[in-house]
Amino acid sequence: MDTATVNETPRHHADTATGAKPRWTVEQVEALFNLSFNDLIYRAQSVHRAHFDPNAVQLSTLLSIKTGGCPEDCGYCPQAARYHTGVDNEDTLSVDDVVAAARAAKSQGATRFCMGAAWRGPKQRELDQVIAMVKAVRGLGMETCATLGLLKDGQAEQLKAAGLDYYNHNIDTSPEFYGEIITTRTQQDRLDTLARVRAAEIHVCCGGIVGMGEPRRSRAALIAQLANMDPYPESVPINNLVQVEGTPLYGTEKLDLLEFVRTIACARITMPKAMVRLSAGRREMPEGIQALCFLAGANSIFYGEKLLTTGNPDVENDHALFARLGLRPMEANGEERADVGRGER
Ligand code: SAM
Ligand code: DTB
Ligand code: SF4
Repeated sequence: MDTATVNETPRHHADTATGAKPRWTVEQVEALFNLSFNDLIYRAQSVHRAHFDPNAVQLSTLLSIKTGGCPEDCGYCPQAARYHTGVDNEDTLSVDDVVAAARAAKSQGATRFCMGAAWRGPKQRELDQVIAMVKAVRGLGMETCATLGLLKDGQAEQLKAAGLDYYNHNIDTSPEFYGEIITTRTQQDRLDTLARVRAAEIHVCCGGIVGMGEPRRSRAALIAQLANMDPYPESVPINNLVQVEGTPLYGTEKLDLLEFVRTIACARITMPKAMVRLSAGRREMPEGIQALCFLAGANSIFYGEKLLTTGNPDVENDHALFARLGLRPMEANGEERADVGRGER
């Protein structure tokens, strides 16, 4: 193990566009991955404690507001029209249905409500529908998040004006591996949308998926890329591939779940003040692994029986797990909590 490399203080204010040195090199993140498990988790938990209450976990509930029929070819996704996965195409939900779901999520303790749509990107008429939903969910006093695909110029500003707090848009995997998984857009298209979201002053929720057959270096490159965004995302969802029959990635060799825990730890160390979300794949994870994820610095989960089209642990099971681990739901606004122990970003 090269302790010198691992302990090197990351540089601040990376500006890859101007050729300045990145905050984290892929090699530095790979060196973190290569630490002994105990050393890595100890370091991640130390960073976590410097910035957050270690026993508070944010609860976000997801709702698919437009399911299936997507024109994109993301190899992991059950909602791509071209794969036969048994997901039915549905019309966009009504504002009333969305509000009813948000109210139910709030009554169960969720503080953030994320609306997802199976679009390459929204048309203006579709954006208008989402704007009405955002305003209504905001009216319930919840944080709002939307994930609608690629945004064109001016669309992020409209979402901001409606009161959208977060936009989720994942870079999904390393630049080198991206073309193996998606061919209908480039990773640069995603980065362009993220820039629009930032420019509109909406908080960024951006992460990726592991367990798609990528090498460790690709996971390190994904984390480095996220950490080098300036500023890095406020929320970082780390998804473990949920394998859905009919998608090209169905049958991929499963990732060792301890490697998933390592990925969480690397996200925590490199993005100390971000909300790191243990996202898709939690239903398939033993509770001991989930506990290790929290120890490694995950402080947010998707909460509620469904993700978008696939299952998530039952609410009762999550309550029982929290009780066993002495965890409690984070109250509102995880961002403010991120200022606990205020340190350098
Ligand atoms: N269509 C929009 C887009 O792609 O940005 C929004 C919805 S899309 C389903 C949101 C994210 O869900 C994807 O970027 C991907 O990270 C994640 N996702 C989709 N299918 C998944 C799966 N089977 N397992 C894990 N994560 C998945
Ligand atoms: C994210 O990173 N994961 C969520 C959310 N953002 C939109 C989606 C997970 C989807 C898992 C597959 C499904 O349920 O369709
Ligand atoms: Fe469409 Fe999003 Fe699924 Fe890709 S991940 S196929 S863009 S819904």
